[in-house]
Amino acid sequence: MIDLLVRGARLITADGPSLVDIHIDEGTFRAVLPTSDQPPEAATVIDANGALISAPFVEPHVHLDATLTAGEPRWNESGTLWEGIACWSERKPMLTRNDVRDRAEEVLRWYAANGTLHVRSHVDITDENLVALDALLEVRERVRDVITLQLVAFPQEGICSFPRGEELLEEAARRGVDVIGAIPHFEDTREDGVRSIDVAVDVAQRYGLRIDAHCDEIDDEQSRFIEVLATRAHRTGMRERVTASHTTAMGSYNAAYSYKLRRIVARAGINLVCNPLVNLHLQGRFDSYPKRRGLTQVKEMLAAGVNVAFGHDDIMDPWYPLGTANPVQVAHAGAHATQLMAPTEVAECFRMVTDRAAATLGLGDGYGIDTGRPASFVLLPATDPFDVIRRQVRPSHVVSHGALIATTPAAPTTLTWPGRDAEEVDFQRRRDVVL
Ligand code: 17E
Ligand code: FE2
Repeated sequence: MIDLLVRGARLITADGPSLVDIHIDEGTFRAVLPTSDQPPEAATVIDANGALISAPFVEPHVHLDATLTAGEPRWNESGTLWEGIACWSERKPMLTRNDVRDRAEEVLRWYAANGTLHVRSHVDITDENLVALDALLEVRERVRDVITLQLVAFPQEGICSFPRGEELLEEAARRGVDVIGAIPHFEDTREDGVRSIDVAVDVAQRYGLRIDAHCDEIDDEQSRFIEVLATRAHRTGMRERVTASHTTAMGSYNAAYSYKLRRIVARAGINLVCNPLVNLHLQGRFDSYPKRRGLTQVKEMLAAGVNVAFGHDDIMDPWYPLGTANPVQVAHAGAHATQLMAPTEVAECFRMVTDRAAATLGLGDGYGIDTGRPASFVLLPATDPFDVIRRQVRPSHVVSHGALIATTPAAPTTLTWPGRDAEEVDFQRRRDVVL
């Protein structure tokens, strides 16, 4: 007898969709087989009823230390990155371990309910006491059986421009972060920006860690730290262990430089993370009309063979007052913001919050629906990824390491309409979109 059987799920592979039964035992996928009339005995059976089965959503970029602090001690009225940093700097002295832990765990529960079981969170380490870091290290252990949480040592106020910034970064590495961050566009000078990347690379290499830098999050076409980061990734061989996040200045680069940059980024094998919800709101704030979008060149970078993922960045904090920790919402916004609207492109947006984000985190064999891998997945009452994005479908079932941790029933609306009896509204697609 196995622990868990999922009957009749719709699995989409390179060969197309098929109905499968999934056998799970001891938290691991044991078999993925064409659906059968004689399935094995199982302690628990989930009837998927044709729902789409997918590996869980992956959040490649969020700031859990700041989450749920919007309006504390004041609201970001201008909507700029800079006022957000100032508000956060005023909130930081009030941080306590319990405060950070409770807010971060609350939002992780939202993520889990939405089917997100892998999260990379930045944590500000420009704080003499490293209060938020210690709180999130504790959270990482507490949630370990349900969500894998990667922590990035994020020097919000600079490595070179903040007092003892370098030492604090190293101390964070010593305390056990997974990833080293940077913020070169925030450093006082271009030289400091370049040096901050070198410091980050040095610490990452000495501690055997990955890198995820906030890079060029500014509408300044002269902010070009991505070329430095990518070149370091290439020359050190760190390659896909390096990620450049935000990269919003790319929205302002001229065509000639963009062409050159695509080559450098693709050659380096680094990942990019675009945060469409937040950077649509933060960027362009110093423009009159025409007003720039300020986003990563997602379509062009994908075409160049670069791995790009979509992140949420913020949930109710000084930089962004909205958010429900739902990657499908992020993918939906990302499709619009980066003009990825052809049917295959919308499906690509789904990949940018699932397997492309998983690649960014380096999850490897720890992710995906295949025998021998951890039995973590979602069931989505939808026909395919396009359908998930269009209707912003939430998972009916979320399973982590073989344990059912969340269920969401359908919530139909009954409509009375001229000439028709009261009936449930059906938002199902009217026309097949061939994917
Ligand atoms: N800090 C930063 O530098 N940029 C951001 N987008 C957020 C925090 C959310
Ligand atoms: Fe960020």
